[in-house]
Amino acid sequence: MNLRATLLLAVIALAATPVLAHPKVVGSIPAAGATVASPKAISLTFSERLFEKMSGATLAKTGMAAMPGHGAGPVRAEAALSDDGKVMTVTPAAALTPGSYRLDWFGVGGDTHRVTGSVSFTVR
Ligand SMILES: [Cu+2]
Repeated sequence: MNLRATLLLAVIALAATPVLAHPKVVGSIPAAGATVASPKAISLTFSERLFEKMSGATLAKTGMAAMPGHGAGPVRAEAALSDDGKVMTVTPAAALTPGSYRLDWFGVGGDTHRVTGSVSFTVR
């Protein structure tokens, strides 16, 4: 293979990289930073399909309104993925009481790397 062909292949490889980009959250309900009425569930929409067995989320209460850290702790919730693997729905075991929350998600997409992120919101 001559140098020109090698360079061409390198360019093709670089151009193909975005296909293997890590999954990221492209939308959530509630939206990040939003203050909402107690939601029955939290949903995250991802940029690509996640593998169900290697993906999930944990929910934590991070504080009560105007009292950061007070009443903080884990919140029992169950995460499930849609059939197309792009929407994660997290359903709390009990209604969320007023305060601030953080949803920490983890997921494995097409490139098999584990990716994590979080979405915070407030329940009024
Ligand atoms: Cu990766």
